[in-house]
Amino acid sequence: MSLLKERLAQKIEEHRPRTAKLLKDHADVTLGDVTIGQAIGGGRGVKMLVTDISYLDPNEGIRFRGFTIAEVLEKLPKSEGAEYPCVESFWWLLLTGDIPTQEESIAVRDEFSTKKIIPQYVIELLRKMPRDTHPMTMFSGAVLAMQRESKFVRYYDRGMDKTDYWKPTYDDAIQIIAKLPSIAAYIYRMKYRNDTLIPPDYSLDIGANFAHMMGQKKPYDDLARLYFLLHSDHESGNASAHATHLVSSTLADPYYSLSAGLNALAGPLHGLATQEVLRWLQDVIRKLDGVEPTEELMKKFVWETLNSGQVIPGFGHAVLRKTDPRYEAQRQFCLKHLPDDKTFKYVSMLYKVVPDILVEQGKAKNPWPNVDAQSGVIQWHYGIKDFDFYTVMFGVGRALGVLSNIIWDRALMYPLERPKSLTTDMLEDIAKKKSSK
Ligand code: CMX
Repeated sequence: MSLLKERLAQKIEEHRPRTAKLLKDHADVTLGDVTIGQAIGGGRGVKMLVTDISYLDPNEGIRFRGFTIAEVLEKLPKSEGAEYPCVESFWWLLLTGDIPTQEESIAVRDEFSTKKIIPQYVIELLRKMPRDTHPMTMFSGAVLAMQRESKFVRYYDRGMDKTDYWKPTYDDAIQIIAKLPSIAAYIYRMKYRNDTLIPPDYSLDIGANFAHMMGQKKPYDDLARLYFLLHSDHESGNASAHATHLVSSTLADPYYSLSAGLNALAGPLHGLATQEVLRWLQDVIRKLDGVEPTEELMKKFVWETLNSGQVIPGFGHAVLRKTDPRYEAQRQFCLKHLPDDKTFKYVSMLYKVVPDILVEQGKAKNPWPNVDAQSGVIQWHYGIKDFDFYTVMFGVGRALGVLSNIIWDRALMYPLERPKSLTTDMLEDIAKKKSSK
């Protein structure tokens, strides 16, 4: 058993009695009421999921295992010469709740290192897909195709004690995470760089290896580390995490589950917003035809978009009510590494003008930017201008969060998810009875 798996086994043994006690002694304690508005409105604010991996406070933003983004960036071990923590140390934190030592972090790197190679049949599948297939379809398809490798399925078919479900789930997750950056980079180089492929380097950490396979130089390795870390988890109610959890709750293996989560990430209201921001900005720049955008011109374009019934991508959030700290963390990277980048300046200008306009329009509950407002701009700066690829990188990061979640779901033996639905007639009846009281 690897060092991390051993430590995780300990943590799981310690945690199980807490869940058992809550179920035995407090199962009837209510967490809140559900209104008709929430039932029709996508379950906003309904407290019905449990995760210890991350928590999203509407005003403060995300905490990973209790740590703010700033704390994570400061405390986690880094690879030699790196400015940002390595993904491997972050994975340890997500799974165990502990900050690993440098040795523990290196042990995770070793655990991933030999599993980076993409199976040949996945390469063939990717190559057979029409080249104009959206890269998210390729990415999710590659994960699904690897389902035949699932150790969970093999062990389940042989007959396995429920308390051990998490173990092959963990093994599948390690296999998947090790390969995702290679698959993403393969899709990128095949589709957008004339098929000039760069094989993985086993000696590098996940961020540096991704930069290497993308054909990028420093500081892109740090950008990759930051990007994967920031996009990993946002508690479990967001669409990609929830889809992964839902599918996994049927005891479908991590390949099926992650592929479902990636499909959810591919929606424009979720992870696809990262490409939509760049598309929107490029559209504005094209319309300006060489004229330098001013705040007044930006305001005009924002209003035009809103008046045509579209959303401003990269702004608003279902839970957050302040500027997303993931936006801020990327902004800091931009201020240090690309302060004079034109597109960055336009995004900064949007930060100035959009919130007031959204407030004036009076619809969005949160007028502030989310993670997607800033992510694409940095990629653009480093020459990755094929913006439909951005969500794939979001997916590499998101896999860390959703897979650590389903390992713990299995460890704590959460059951099949199956909320109750009502008909519109029933809602009308309930509403009538309440208002006649
Ligand atoms: N531009 C214009 N209108 C917006 C808006 C935006 N950025 N954000 C919210 N609104 C509108 C909604 O469309 C909704 O309008 P209707 O009443 O006409 O349906 C109204 O404001 C109320 O919405 P809300 O309660 O504030 O937001 P939701 O929880 O329903 O939706 C989100 C959240 C993210 C889908 C929404 O803010 C949005 O569409 N933003 C733009 C897309 C985006 O950036 N998505 C990425 C989110 C982060 C991620 O998951 O990656």
